[in-house]
Amino acid sequence: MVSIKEALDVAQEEYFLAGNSTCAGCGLEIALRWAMKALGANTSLVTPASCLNVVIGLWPKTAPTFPFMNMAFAAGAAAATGVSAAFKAKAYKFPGKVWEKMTTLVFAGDGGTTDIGIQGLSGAAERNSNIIYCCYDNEAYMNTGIQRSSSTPHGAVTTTTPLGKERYKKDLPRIMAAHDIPYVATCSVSEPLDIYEKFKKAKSIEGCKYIQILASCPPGWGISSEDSVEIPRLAVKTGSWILYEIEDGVLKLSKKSKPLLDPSKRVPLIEYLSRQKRFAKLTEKQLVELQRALDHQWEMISSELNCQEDRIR
Ligand SMILES: Cc1ncc(C[n+]2csc(CCOP(=O)(O)OP(=O)(O)O)c2C)c(N)n1
Ligand code: SF4
Ligand SMILES: [Mg+2]
Repeated sequence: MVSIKEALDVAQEEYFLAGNSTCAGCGLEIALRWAMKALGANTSLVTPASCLNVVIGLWPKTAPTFPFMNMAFAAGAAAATGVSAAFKAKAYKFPGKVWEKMTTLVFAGDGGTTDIGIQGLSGAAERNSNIIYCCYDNEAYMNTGIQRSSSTPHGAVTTTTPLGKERYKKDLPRIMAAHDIPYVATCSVSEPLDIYEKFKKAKSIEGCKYIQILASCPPGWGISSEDSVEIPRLAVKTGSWILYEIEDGVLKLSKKSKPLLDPSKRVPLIEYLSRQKRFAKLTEKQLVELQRALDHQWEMISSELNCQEDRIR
């Protein structure tokens, strides 16, 4: 757990600068800011086509204070594998220099991760490449005008799902955990210290780490920019965005999600959905079905945790 003193100290350090071209209230900016507070200056970023790719900006309006590489859409994880291998080779040749300390980070959108980058990501995970791969999940292709991705939730209106998306959201963190990588975690931009702690942990682990952060997008979600922290917080409180870690195959619910194993502690899902214009076309029947599916998901998690405890005992 981060102490109050450490929290106040980290709040001072900025590696991703203000004054960039993200929309007001953009979740991806909060996500990267807090991830970088944990990773520090010796970080090299790879970013495929996305809003981040654009807001990183051209000199002299460059937002990151650390090295970064803009990469083709499908190639984020593959390029990062190469960067990480180059650092390892340099460290071998020049011991005691900065190369030993470098962290290789991919920060990619949900389109660039759950659809277009998944084969490269799966390959990097299978090889256990020494990278941190972070998907900031704003649940659609936002940069090109809000098209649906496989991470868009059921019922959400996008420009390619004008009546609301029929299919359900792809559960990529669980798919990544099935690759048997050492660390998988979920975060939300409403919980910056949780982001900080999880990136700190990821940095200390050798091998492939995968973190998915729920990142609000005011124009894409149909919310006002001042609600861009409150709405993801509601996602956590309703239990529809579950904060957890899977470390060496062991699932652990994070502080804000653990109490929600008790259904009475969960805020009704409608309080999250009804605040966003993208869910305006959901019918009463769909709402009931979504709440039922969510409750079922929590029952599955509860029995998974019980089985895990029995195994460990
Ligand atoms: C091969 C290829 N196809 C399409 C594009 C156009 N493109 C650029 S960014 C983007 C959307 C990316 O969506 P996502 O990964 O979710 O990131 P976000 O825009 O939401 O930040 C698209 C389709 C591209 N740059 N390269
Ligand atoms: S469109 Fe959405 S993700 Fe892109 S910069 Fe604006 S708020 Fe951020
Ligand atoms: Mg996106």
